[in-house]
Amino acid sequence: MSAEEAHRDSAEVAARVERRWATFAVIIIVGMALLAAFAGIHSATMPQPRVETTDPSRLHLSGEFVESNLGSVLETNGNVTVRAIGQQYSFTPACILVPADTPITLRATSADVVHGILIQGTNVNTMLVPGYISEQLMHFAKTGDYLMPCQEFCSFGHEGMWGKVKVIDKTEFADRAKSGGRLSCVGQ
Ligand SMILES: [Cu+2]
Repeated sequence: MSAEEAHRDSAEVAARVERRWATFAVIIIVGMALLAAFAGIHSATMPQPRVETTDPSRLHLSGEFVESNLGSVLETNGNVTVRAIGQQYSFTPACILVPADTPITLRATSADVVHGILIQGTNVNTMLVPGYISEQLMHFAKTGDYLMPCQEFCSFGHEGMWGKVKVIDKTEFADRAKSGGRLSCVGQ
């Protein structure tokens, strides 16, 4: 094999390897584009079961978030549901009463602008967006008091928008729930 032939040979090998890698790269790019297209079309065409809406201008008039339905309620399965709303510049109820050692579902929304519920020292942190219901699961191992500031800037009174969460003993909560209705810290 002459030097010239050897040169041509190695040039061919290099070209072949290059084509192979180029093909590989194109396959990856096409694959990613197909994945993105699939994900986009899928989420655009599938209903989103977790999105619950509500009319913020009618919250106080009817439906789940009327004032008499706000607060904590002991469900028949032993779990607790808390319903709350945020508005400039307070939460209703201002102090949420819940039992320790119980699965709790927080359902909340906003009556005006975007607010946030953050329960300090826990992983509870959700936005309250007018028109949408935010749902979050909570669990408190021990009794105690927690601060619950609004953590989305909601205009001039934002820094004064604080709520509280009071976690009481499970049996004490069950006792208080016996009278029916919705519980909050009022009278506690
Ligand atoms: Cu706020």
